Amino acid sequence: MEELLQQIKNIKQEVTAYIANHADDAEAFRIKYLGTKGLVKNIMGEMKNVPNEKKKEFGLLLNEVKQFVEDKYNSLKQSTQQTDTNTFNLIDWSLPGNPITVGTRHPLSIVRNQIVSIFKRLGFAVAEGPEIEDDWHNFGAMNLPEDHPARDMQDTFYINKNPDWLLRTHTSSVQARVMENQKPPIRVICPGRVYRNETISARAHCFFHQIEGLYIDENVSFADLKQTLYFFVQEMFGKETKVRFRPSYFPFTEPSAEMDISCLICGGDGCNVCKHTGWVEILGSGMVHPKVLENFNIDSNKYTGFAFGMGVERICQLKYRVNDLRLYSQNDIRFLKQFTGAI
Ligand code: 2NL
Repeated sequence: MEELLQQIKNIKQEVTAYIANHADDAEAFRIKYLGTKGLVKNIMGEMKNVPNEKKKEFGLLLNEVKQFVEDKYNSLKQSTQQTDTNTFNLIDWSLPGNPITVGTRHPLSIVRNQIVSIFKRLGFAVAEGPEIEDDWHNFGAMNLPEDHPARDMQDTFYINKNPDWLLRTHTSSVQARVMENQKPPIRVICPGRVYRNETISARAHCFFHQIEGLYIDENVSFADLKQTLYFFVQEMFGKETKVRFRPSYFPFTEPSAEMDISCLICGGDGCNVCKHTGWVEILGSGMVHPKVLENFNIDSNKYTGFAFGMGVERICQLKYRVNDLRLYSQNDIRFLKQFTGAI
């Protein structure tokens, strides 16, 4: 009995000490002392062992302790609620939140997406392929003779392990794979990164981005080529932009033509970008060489096609006046954050 008496007397002390250390959690206090398995209930349970003549004394003491604990709990509950209200009032809810920093799309991605979406509207599908290619898909199938300078070690990155492998020098290799797997009509554009062994400067880089297009069907003519590319220019650079075609040479097209547009910077009056000619070259094109078609068992008497290729960096340079190719890959945030808003 003495032990129980001591236990009851101790509760007050214990409760006071507990509150000093856990003043912030009224619920934990309730569970520990007033819950169904709490200390007070526990001692109440012991009452049945108290001899009858002592029951009154113990009962009074126990009730007093119970009241004490309940009072402590109520004031604890009140004070923690008060702290909550105080913190709420201390915060100025009208202040703006912390700004979320959002990245921006790379200028080359913006321009590529614009180009791709224009050709998609004309019914072109998008095709992609590997950056490491074999000699056949990159050169052979494209009618590049064995002694063509592009095949030189000086110009192309070959893979040491297997000299038949290389880093593609144009995305024609993707179109080669399309022709391998699909029968005409074929209408695809192939955007992607390409590699050339060049010393890096403001005007040259060892990789750049290209978009090539290929359209093969019956009766595809040079007039279709001109109208398609003219439509592209008007959509990309504006209705007032003029175009001109100049005869050119590529091993994979015959006849071939390069396309110029009227200089966007000076409007044709003459400036540094157009080297005072009023015109800037934006792409190469031509009618697909019959040998290229035959390489994929496409009957060149039945089918004809046109193809074109353009550098995304070049188009981007004209649209955004980027004057150094190295800026595209240096990832300088001051450069990158200037291209916002576009998808
Ligand atoms: C340029 C010129 C060109 C092509 C690429 C091509 C693709 C196939 C067949 C025939 Cl599958 N030709 N591509 C044709 C003419 C020019 O690119 O200056 N690119 C940056």
